[in-house]
Amino acid sequence: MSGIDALNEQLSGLQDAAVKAFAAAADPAALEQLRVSYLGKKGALTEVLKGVGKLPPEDRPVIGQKVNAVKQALADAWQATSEKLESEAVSLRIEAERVDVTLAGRRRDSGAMHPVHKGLQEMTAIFSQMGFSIAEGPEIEDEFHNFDALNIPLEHPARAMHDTFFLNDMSNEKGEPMLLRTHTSPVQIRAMQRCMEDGEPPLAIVAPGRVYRCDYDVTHSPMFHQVEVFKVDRNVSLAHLKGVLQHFLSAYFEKDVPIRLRPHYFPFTEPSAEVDIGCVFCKGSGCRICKNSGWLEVLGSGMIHPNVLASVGIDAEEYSGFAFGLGVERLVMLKHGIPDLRLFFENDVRFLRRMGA
Ligand code: 2U9
Repeated sequence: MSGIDALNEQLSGLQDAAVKAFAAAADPAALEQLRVSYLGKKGALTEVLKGVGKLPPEDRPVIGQKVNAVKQALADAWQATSEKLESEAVSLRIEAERVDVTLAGRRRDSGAMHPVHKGLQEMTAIFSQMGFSIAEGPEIEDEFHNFDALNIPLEHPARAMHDTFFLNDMSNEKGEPMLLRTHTSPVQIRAMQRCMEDGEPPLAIVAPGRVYRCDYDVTHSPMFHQVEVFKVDRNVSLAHLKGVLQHFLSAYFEKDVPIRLRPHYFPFTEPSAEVDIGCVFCKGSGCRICKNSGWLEVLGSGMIHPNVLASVGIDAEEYSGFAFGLGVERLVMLKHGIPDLRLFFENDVRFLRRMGA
């Protein structure tokens, strides 16, 4: 066989082998390896082309054309396989990342306001709309603001260790003992003190917040929430108190509830009254919850004791005021028919969800 024929045959053989091998490549890495071995600088084609130099000059253009045809065939075969592998890889990725739109969605739990805090905000908003200013104060108090200024004398049982949480390692600037406030009344004492620094009444305040009492049973928790309301002005009377109570209780329970005031005793108010609403469960006809009385006790109230006004320098001859206080948990329980106070503090999501949290 002449040199040119042998070279022609070699080139044809190389083309057939390369085209078959490219077509059989299983992945891009294998294809790349094959490309290097056939078309690379030290590849099979380069090896065959070494024979071209040994041909007589007149044969070279002929074999040149053949070489170009082989190169083109190899490039086409490589291109075809490369595109095939690429599209297979894309299909695999699409398959792997496929989203099944028929699957149920994944719910993301979101937080919500605690029912007690929601109640506290609802109550505060009602007073705010009636023109009362919202005031807050420290939960750690001294005996003056929590007891003395409120006409609660030293020998009063509320001041005993078993009713009040005293703080062992803390005292105020006068070296007096500190305690966890047992009601939000000190907020109002502080508000009156601030008011008297550069002015005088009128003063109308709602004080919502946490309070603490050393008490724990079915209806008492060592921490609970109060809303206290008071107004001081000239000529404030029991009629104003009753009007505010009537409006608040109907607004909070979202219906016209009958109310009644029963005489009572509190050290910080005189006269004092406990306030009942017509039982929201039996509408007054008598049931287990109202102990067949038709009435539910909801809060305590009265006209601010002259001693309390005097303790912050307000002239009780000129000014008078009403005040009342309520336990937020109790009112939320009555509004929503919640049977046990402890549900508020157990954080059982079944209860919280049912309350709309
Ligand atoms: C000042 C003067 C007087 C607030 C009042 C009550 C009656 C009362 C209880 C209701 C349920 C506390 O949470 S509870 O246990 N409160 O009975 N509170 S009069 O009297 C004040 C407040 C501030 C300066």
